Amino acid sequence: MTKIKACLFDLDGVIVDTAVYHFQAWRRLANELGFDFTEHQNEQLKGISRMESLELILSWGNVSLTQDEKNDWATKKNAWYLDLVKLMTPNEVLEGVPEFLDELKANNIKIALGSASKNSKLILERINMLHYFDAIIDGNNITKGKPDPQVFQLGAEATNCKPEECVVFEDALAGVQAGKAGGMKVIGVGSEEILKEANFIISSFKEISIEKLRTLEETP
Ligand code: B16
Ligand code: MG
Repeated sequence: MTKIKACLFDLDGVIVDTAVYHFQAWRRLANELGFDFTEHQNEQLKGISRMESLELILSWGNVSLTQDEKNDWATKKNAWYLDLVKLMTPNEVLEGVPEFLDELKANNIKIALGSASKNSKLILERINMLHYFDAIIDGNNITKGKPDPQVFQLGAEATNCKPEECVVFEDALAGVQAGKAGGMKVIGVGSEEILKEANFIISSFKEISIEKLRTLEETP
């Protein structure tokens, strides 16, 4: 039996739904370049980096740009996105998250962030959640994106825990795969269909408790 000592949380789709703001800002970029894309296509952008997202969107619009132009558009998109982030409030934290993090703290379980975003600290500040985190690993610290396990491996190291002592919470398939590849237990947050590789799936944090988390200690 391995005791769980740390929980590693993805940000977008797990702590807060910033995907809606990414969608608005990316859509503005597409529209300025003369095309549009759907909310369904936006699903593919969840969990992947800013530049990977841009490449995918440009391919949908059949637009080719030089590297400098890509960098300029990515900078513009981020500025539009940050204008929306600055308006975020603590009311946007997803249901049940603060209560569960309080429970983890009360049980001396470490809390770390494992996000692809380069804006994670600002977002956590806006929603008043920064104080919960013992470590923040995000797009500023990593060289390889999910499904590579690097972001979660760094989270485990930062909390002084072995991978098997960590549980990852993820809403994207690439993130579930990253946690699994890192040798961690993974709880999927969202749909059964997309996240079936996870150890188990919750549809919201109202469905998780310290007792349920502890059941993972018995799983090989
Ligand atoms: P930024 P996560 C990811 O966050 C988002 O899901 C993804 O859509 C975004 O492209 C990525 O962060 C990078 O974000 O442009 O803010 O650096 O799910 O890994 O918390
Ligand atoms: Mg996510």
